[in-house]
Amino acid sequence: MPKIENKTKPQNLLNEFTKDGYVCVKPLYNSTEMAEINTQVARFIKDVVPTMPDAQVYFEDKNDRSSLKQLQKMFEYDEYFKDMMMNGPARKIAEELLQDEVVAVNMQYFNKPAGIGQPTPPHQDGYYFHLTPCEAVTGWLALEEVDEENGCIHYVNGSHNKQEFRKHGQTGVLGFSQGITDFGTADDLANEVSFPGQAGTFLMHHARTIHWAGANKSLTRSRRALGFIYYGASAKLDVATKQIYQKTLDEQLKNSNKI
Ligand SMILES: O=C(O)CCC(=O)C(=O)O
Repeated sequence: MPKIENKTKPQNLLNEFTKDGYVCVKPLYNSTEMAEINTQVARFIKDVVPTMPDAQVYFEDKNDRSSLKQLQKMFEYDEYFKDMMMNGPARKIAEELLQDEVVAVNMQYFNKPAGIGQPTPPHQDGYYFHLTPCEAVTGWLALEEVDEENGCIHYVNGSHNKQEFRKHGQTGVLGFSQGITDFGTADDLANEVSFPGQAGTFLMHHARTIHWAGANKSLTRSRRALGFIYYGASAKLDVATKQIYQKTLDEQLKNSNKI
């Protein structure tokens, strides 16, 4: 059984991040603010998603538009989300945790639709960031209540401390194509922490922190969240490797008829 994280306020964000590889702020946005954010997400899905390229809009079932699963780069398409990404509290926390200026890289929507939402395989984001040094963070904001039933986030506490990435391989899961192939060691299981919480619960993890989420087992509830990826400004991106990685991935997804 994973330990459940239920602290409401971290004592010191940077100390906790350095020690654990993640922070949890409960809540980052209050219920009035979350209602507005959810209204804006619904507007974005209705008005903006139809204008986005296929490679940035993933569905659990491509033929069922109600099965929207993931969006990429939301902040590049919309002023509201651009402001949230560039000037909101997630960016300030990223700067504090990385002790650096940050570069805003991606803002994602993650949904696990009721009944069909797939698990998020255990992975380390830095494996596909291609950064040296690997100094980057991912923020994650629950748009609704999350728990074990609909697929809340799990971390392996302290996993950011090992400099080497774990071995990753193809998962076949759209949106999370790479997963750790030997996940489930005694160390993984002993240090597992899960993060159920209300809408507004915010997590931020280091790019080496191992994380995953279960499938959505509920037949009635979705599991919606926003992701915020920031690179440390001093980390160097291997642009050529990253472009080859992205191109190969997009081609694989097109060829397997997933996007
Ligand atoms: O929402 C999820 O299930 C996973 C999100 C994730 O892996 C990430 O933000 O890096």
